[in-house]
Amino acid sequence: MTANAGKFITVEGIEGVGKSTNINAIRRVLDGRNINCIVTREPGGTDLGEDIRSLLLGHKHQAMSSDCELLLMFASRAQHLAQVITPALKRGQWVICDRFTDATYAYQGGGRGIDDKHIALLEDWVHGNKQPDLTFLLDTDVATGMARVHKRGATDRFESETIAFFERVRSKYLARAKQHPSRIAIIDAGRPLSEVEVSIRERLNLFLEHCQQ
Ligand code: Z5A
Repeated sequence: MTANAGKFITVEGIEGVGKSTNINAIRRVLDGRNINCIVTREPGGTDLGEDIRSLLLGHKHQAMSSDCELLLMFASRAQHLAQVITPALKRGQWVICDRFTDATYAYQGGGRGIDDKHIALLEDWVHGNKQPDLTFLLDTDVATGMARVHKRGATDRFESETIAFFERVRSKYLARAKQHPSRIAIIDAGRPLSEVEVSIRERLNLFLEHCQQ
């Protein structure tokens, strides 16, 4: 990326931690600073990616193997990077993305048990050293996240997984945050929304100051 390239911010966490809700808060901070940004999501973010998302989240393909799931995640990501993320960053726009490759390590790695080395191979192929500049990991206990999601009604193929699955996903996310402490900010998302938003704004303002140096 060139010096004037946009920044890439991702938001991660288990279901119901408030990613969509808090992305709006991030956007408001950037808008307030007149930073031109787009909001997108994975899997999805392009017409093709959204079709892949339907395959991944729908209940039609219950027999989907873990490897197939992993490859579909990266197929969606490759298209998303080529069509949306990379061009936006090159134009100088900031990109806020609801989930990215940390989710693959957490769900397909931690949740499904795929070896990190297979994920790293695809990561290297699809986006090499192009990594998010800042990642918010919204963290709360599994019971709290699931309760919020189930209030919404119908669940997707992932949301129908077991508590043990989501415990593994959460552990993997926390392990990733330990491995990448300067990029991944853990936010306690079990608190009232107003408090979560304050923590996000504080961390984002630090990042913005750092970008101006
Ligand atoms: N997946 C994967 O396996 N591998 C990958 O590489 C990628 C993804 C990229 C789709 O993701 C699925 O894809 C996902 C992992 C898998 N698994 N699932 N399911 P998704 O991000 O689209 O789906 P999601 O995680 O289920 O999103 P979500 O349910 O919309 O959760 P959220 O965006 O984090 O939550 P929210 O909609 O902002 O909030 C949920 C509710 O809680 C809502 O009513 C809020 O008002 C409420 N809320 C939020 N925060 C609070 C607080 N602090 N207090 C009280 N209530 C709150």
